[in-house]
Amino acid sequence: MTFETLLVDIQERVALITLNRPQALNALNAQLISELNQALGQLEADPQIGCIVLTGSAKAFAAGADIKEMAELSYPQVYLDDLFAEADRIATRRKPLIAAVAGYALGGGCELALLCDMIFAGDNARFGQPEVNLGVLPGIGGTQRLTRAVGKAKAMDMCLTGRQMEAAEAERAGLVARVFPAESLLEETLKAARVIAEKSLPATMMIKESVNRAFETTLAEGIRFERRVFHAVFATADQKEGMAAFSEKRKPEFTNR
Ligand code: CO8
Repeated sequence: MTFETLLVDIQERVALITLNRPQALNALNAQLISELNQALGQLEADPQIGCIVLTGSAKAFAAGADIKEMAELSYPQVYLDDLFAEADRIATRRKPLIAAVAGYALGGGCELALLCDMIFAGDNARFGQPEVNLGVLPGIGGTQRLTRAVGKAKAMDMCLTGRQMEAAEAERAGLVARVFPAESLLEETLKAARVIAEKSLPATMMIKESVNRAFETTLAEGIRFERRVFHAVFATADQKEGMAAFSEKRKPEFTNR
C-alpha cells in the first residue's frame, strides 16, 4: 500500500498507519482523509488484520485541518465538496482502531483521534479544539464526540477558550484510555493492538459495534442489541473454541469463524 500522506506497515495481524505530512505537522486535508479511508478499506478487507493503530509523529499526531489550504475557500466550495464529510466514514469502520497520540492533537487532529475507538497518549500529548482562535468552530465532530467523551463542562471549556489539555488531564477526563511515557507510546500501543488482534475477530468486531451502540440509542435498546449480538456469537466456532480451551486449561486457537 503506497500513499503520499500516509505510511502503512503491517506486522502480522496488526497494521500501523502513520500520518506523514511532517511539513505541516500532519495537518489534515482532503487527500489525507481520502487516503486514510482507502487504507482503512483495504485493511478492513484483509482477513489477516485484527487491529489497526493510527499514529502521527513524535511532535504532532495532527495539528488540525490544513489552515493554509482552507483559508481562501468559499461557502459554495466547502458546501458543494462537503469538505471533510468523508472523515465520518472512519468512525463507521468495523475493525478495532486505536489512536496513538504523541504531541499535538489539535482541532481536526483531536477530532480524528476521537473518530478512533480509543486513544492511547504519550505523556507529551496535548489535545485541543483551537478553532475558535481562527474565528470558526470544530467541523469534524468535535462539539459532539468530545462532549460525549469528556462531558459538557470540559467540552465547553476547550471549544470556547481553545485551551489545550495535557495527557494527564485528558486521561482523568475520560478522553484517553491510557497514558505512557512518550518514548514507549508506540511500543505499548502496538502491544495492546497485538493483544486485541489475537482474539476472535468476530468477537472484537461485535464488541466494538455494541459499545458504539451505547452512543446512538437508549439504554433499553442498547441492552436489547447487546443481548441479540451475545446470542448470535454462539453461532461462531470461536465461541466453542474459547470455552473449550478454558475448560481444557489451554490457550484458545481462534480461527475467526
Ligand atoms: N495547517 C497548516 N499548516 C500547519 C498547521 C495547520 N493546522 N499546523 C502547523 N502547520 C505548519 C506551520 O504553518 C509550519 O509551517 P511553516 O514551517 O511552513 O511555517 C509548520 O507546520 C510547523 O508549525 P509551527 O512552526 O507553527 O510549529 P510550532 O511548534 O511553533 O507550533 C502548533 C505548533 C502550536 C501546533 C502550531 O503549529 C499551531 O498552532 N498550529 C495550528 C493549530 C490549529 O489551529 N489547529 C486547528 C486548525 S482548524 C481545524 O482543525 C478545523 C477542523 C474542522 C474543519 C471542518 C471543515 C468542514
